[in-house]
Amino acid sequence: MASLFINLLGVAAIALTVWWFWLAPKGSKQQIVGADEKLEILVKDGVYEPDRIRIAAGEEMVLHFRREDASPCAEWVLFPDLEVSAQLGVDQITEVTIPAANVGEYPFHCQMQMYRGTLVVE
Ligand SMILES: [Cu+2]
Repeated sequence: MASLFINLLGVAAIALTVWWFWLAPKGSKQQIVGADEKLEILVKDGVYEPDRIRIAAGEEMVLHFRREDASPCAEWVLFPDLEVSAQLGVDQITEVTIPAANVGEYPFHCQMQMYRGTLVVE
């Protein structure tokens, strides 16, 4: 009976570990932005940070891309569904205007699709 209890504890510990590393919500990756707030996206080391950006539907928004990756891979950012693209200067902040959009998820990426992010309009 005692050994069964210890086994259950072991299973619970494993489940907790799995939850912690793979399933727990990672809070800091999301930001919701209203029209007056400035949102800066860091372009560095192959990732957009944050890579999931939440904005309000029906409002034009300006995103600020700060590119710290000098490789050509990071040069362009494209929002294909919104027909928006911008060339980003190295070590500069580039303003990218997002037109008022309907509710939905709009992926964005670099020209080679290695950098990837999602614009969530809600
Ligand atoms: Cu790229």
